[in-house]
Amino acid sequence: FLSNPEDIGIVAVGFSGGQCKPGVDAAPKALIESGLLTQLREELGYKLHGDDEVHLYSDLAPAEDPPHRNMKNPRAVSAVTERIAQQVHHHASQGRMVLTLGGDHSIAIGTLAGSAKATRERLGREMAVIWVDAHADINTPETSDSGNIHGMPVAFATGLAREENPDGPFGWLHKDHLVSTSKLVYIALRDVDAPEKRILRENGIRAFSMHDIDRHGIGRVMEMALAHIGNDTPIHLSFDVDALDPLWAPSTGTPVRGGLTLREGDYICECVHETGSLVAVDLVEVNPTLADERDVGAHETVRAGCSIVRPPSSSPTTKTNHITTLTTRP
Ligand code: 5AB
Ligand code: MN
Ligand code: MN
Ligand code: MN
Repeated sequence: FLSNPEDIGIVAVGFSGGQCKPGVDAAPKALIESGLLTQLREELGYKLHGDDEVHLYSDLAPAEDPPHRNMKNPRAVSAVTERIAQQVHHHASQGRMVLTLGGDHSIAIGTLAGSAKATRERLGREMAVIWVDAHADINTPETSDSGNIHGMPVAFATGLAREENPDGPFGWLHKDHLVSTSKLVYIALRDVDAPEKRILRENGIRAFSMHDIDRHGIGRVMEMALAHIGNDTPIHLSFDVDALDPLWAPSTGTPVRGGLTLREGDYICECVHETGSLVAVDLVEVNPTLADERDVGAHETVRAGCSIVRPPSSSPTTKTNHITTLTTRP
């Protein structure tokens, strides 16, 4: 294991400033109230570090936050992600796997920065990123149509959207915080903007769309994704709940039909967990307020989120518990 197998640092961020729909800030509380952390602690035996407190960071929002390079709420998102980067870095430096509960996906600017820096310092290694999402989230401020920063985190994390003014929004991002485009893999893409397609192509970024999953099956896709990353490379998994089909996760800001089944989503996380190389996980874009009349959607989406994050019950002590492993053992 590249992090202590029993220790998890928890960062819960109720932040919604990377997009325009209120409610995604209520997700960490809903996930925690539905028993996510209790399960990790009591049923699975993990030691959780950090508080169960959900950080809203409303104090970090400036009174005036006009657009900068076409981005909405640039200073608020910059200040919050800088703080998240510090929290994630703090946990990761002590060898804890870091679980961040968002919030919209802009928070990944902070989580990736914090874990990339800690991984370099602690392991002397560059980490890989598995980005599970219907969207590529790699617009630069200049290519984005919406100006919503939750569609840009990968561009900031890879340095494609660098801020030249060190005092400007995201000027705090240094080269220690960055992730290489060659160590980035996408899974479940199905709604990618034209400029994003160009960025993916020009940078040779490995991406498995829903089309690839239909063609090869999720088993083969995970083999190819992990082969691209290589053995013993620290992995940061960023999971946008909209990667799942809206049948399983309807309560999210930008749902796209034709997504992963819940079982495929669970399988992705199980495969990554089994590598022993997982250093951080983000779960983002759950919006419990975007529900149908009976609140079924919200409840289902929160349950799906819990399922995604929860490791197989064999953890943390035994590595796997599959029938195949059990039956082939002497
Ligand atoms: B999410 C879009 N590409 O840039 C944009 O939910 C959607 O974190 C971004 O994946 C979706 O606004 C961001 C059209
Ligand atoms: Mn998405
Ligand atoms: Mn996303
Ligand atoms: Mn979304």
